[in-house]
Amino acid sequence: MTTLNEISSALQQGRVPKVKEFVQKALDEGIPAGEILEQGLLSGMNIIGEKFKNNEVFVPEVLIAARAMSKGTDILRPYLVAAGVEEKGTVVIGTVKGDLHDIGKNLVRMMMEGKGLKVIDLGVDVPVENFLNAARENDAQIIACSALLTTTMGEMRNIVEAVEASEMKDKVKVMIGGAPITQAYCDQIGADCYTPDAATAADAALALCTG
Ligand code: B1M
Repeated sequence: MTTLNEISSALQQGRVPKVKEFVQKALDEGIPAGEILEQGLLSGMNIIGEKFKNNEVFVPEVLIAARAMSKGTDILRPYLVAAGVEEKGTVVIGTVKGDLHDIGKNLVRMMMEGKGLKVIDLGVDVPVENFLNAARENDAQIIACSALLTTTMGEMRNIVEAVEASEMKDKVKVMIGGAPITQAYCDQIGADCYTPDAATAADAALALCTG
């Protein structure tokens, strides 16, 4: 097995120490950081994402793999910056105001990171203005909002309206998701994109960022 395959395989199993060891080994072998990211870490994460979409693996496996991805990326980050590997876009993500559910949101964040996107995570219970300020400060292309409660999903309309009323209206897209959210609701409030799960959200975000 090549070192890149070893990274992919260890990531799919969520084996953090092995992922770190193989990423360092690949660097020592002189493999460029961008290649390690794409063909090692992202390749493993994409396999997990597909399996998750097809109900072949479930939330715990995805969270463990995502944590391994994040630890591997930590080692690569300085090399990627030095090598000038561009992030593919910037997303500001959070769970809307009044809502403390973050398991789904965290999965979406990790899947997006797995696609090479930079993700600014504002956490839970995020007021509208924090989404906008973070998008402005980080020059983001996407505001991604998660809501799990029927009592909080209305916040998404406020976010869409606030973006529409701002100078970012032609630049920032609003993505929404969470258990009570539907395509009909997305259409109703004029959000740019609804996706039902984390893997699809990451695909859609990448498509929005790379045009
Ligand atoms: Co809460 N809770 N909860 N809860 N909770 C639900 C959502 C509920 C459906 C349970 C029920 O009654 N059957 C219900 C909502 C009812 C409704 O509004 N219709 C509910 C309630 C009522 C409450 C409280 C009000 C309970 C109370 O205090 N009386 C309270 C509210 C607190 C608050 O937020 N203000 C509350 C609290 C909690 C806990 C804190 C205990 C805990 C959250 C812990 C945490 O998140 N750190 C919790 C949990 C765990 C749940 C359930 C059991 C599981 C949610 C979850 O994490 N699912 C949930 C019941 C259920 O869904 N079966 C429930 C797994 C997760 C991976 O799925 O988040 O849907 P999900 O994410 C999916 C997709 O939706 C999508 O991708 C993910 C995976 O692919 N997705 C996106 C999510 N965000 C996306 C964004 C995107 C795209 C896709 O684009 C931007």
